[in-house]
Amino acid sequence: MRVESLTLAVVRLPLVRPFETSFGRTAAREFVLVAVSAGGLTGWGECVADVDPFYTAETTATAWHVMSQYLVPAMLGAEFARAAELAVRWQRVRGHRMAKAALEMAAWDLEARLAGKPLCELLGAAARPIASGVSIGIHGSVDALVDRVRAELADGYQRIKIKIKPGWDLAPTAAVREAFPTVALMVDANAAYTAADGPALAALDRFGLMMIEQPLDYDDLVDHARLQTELATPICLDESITSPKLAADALALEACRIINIKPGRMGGFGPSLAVHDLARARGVPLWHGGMLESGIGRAHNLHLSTLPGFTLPGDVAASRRYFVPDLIEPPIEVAPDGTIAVPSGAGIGVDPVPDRLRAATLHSERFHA
Ligand code: OSB
Ligand code: MG
Repeated sequence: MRVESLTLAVVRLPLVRPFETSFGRTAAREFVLVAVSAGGLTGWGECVADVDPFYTAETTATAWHVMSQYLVPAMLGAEFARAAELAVRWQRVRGHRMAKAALEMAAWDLEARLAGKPLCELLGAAARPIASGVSIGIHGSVDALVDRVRAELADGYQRIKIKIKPGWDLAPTAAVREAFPTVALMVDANAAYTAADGPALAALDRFGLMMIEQPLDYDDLVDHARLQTELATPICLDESITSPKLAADALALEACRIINIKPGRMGGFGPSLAVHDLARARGVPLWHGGMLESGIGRAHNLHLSTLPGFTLPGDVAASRRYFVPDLIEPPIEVAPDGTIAVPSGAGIGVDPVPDRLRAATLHSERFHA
């Protein structure tokens, strides 16, 4: 494959509902969309970095900078057989995994399209219905939260995740558990607690949660390991797992019992497959996270979710929870049994609707080999 041209675009899509976490409130996604072309075909990638450096250090602006100045020049015009080889070309660039992921995943889509295969097959799996859960933001009141959970369950979703932070943890979790005694329930703190909060987090043990996601900071593997010894609830790491090496370290330290894979956070599908294989070999359950992606990133996530290590419902939900209309048509939908079909066709199986993409684009730049 030889990438002949490449377009970067900053795309802005308003969310159907604002989404609030321990680190802030988002009313719109503003992200870099990548199109890579070769042999008359185009592969798509979506960068998960946000405008603000609150979930992780990367932002839409840093991703644009690192892609346009370093990553794109190293891939344009170069001959490579597999998208997975790009990581080697980018080795000099430290970090910036979200920027790398968007380009790497676009190249995987292109590689699959050139081979005339669905992306999941190139990743080593076959299409299967994906068990879907939802991530529900911090609400203004416990009653409003319970109403939202009820609506999501009515749509069929198999697992509920609620966002927590100090001051919004015990009451919302107790209320959701009381209203829905048997629902598969988990909480996500997005790194809002400290090592001293063990007792507050242990108070959640009585709700029979599937897991507590990322209670402590992204670089606190040792404190997570200590905290896990104080909790019955399994810890799942999200922000902390930015590479296969960190996944191996986290498991060696027993800092978590479950891993959330987001290819956009880990530098793409290459590192994601490595973490998948490592976790699977050790019997560590995996699930696929989400970053409020448009239908493009969502389709990538569905394809990766077909791998056998993804044994728990993911945060890959229907388009209409996020964007109406989505960038793609038809939108991604959830079936009454809470599963989502992987788009069929070559590559990710979906393309942006040209008029919608044009209307949502704030600026773009085209690069040629
Ligand atoms: O921590 O999983 C997270 C959204 C943005 C940033 C981080 C996270 C999330 C979500 C939403 O939880 C997942 C989704 O519905 O896409
Ligand atoms: Mg999370």
